[in-house]
Amino acid sequence: MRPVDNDLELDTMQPRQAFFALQQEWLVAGDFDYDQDVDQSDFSLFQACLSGIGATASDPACQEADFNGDRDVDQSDLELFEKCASGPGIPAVAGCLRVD
Ligand SMILES: [Ca+2]
Ligand SMILES: [Ca+2]
Repeated sequence: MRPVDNDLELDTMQPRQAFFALQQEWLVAGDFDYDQDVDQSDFSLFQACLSGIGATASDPACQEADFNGDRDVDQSDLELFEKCASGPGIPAVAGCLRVD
């Protein structure tokens, strides 16, 4: 997790930033049905949350689909979902959202 220097005397990290930083490092993203894989079933749930650029996901359950933390579920999140897709019955990789 890399806090961003915000040029204030006391550097702070907002809870939402911290959540997404932790998600990128440690969590399995995209496993919406919690069966350890990221497959077509998860995509169906993700697709239901797609809101488009700048649109806010109205369902609180869709906040998990906002992989990049910009408060919408759009093409950028879809690209991250595809990055984490593992296939049916294949365990997803923790930290698959990490940008190296
Ligand atoms: Ca799954
Ligand atoms: Ca997003």
